[in-house]
Amino acid sequence: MVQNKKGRQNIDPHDMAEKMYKYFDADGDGTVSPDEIISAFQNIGKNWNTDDIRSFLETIDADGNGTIEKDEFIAFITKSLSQADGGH
Ligand SMILES: [Ca+2]
Ligand SMILES: [Ca+2]
Repeated sequence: MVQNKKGRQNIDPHDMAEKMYKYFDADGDGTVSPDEIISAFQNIGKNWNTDDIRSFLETIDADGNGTIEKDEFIAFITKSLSQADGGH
């Protein structure tokens, strides 16, 4: 099926999630560690404490291994965006 998105600049959630993930994954090893999350948030000027960041991590970390893999992150972002866009 081909979807025609003419006339509208739609942000592709998947594309956006990939870009965000690259930003978070500072050393590019394909996982985002708690340290990387903390420095990413500090870089954008968000002063979250470590407890906030830990619960953020736990929300995204679907398999509970303590790091965020790309598919976990993309699933989280696309899900949040589709929920935000939920009301018809
Ligand atoms: Ca990394
Ligand atoms: Ca994980």
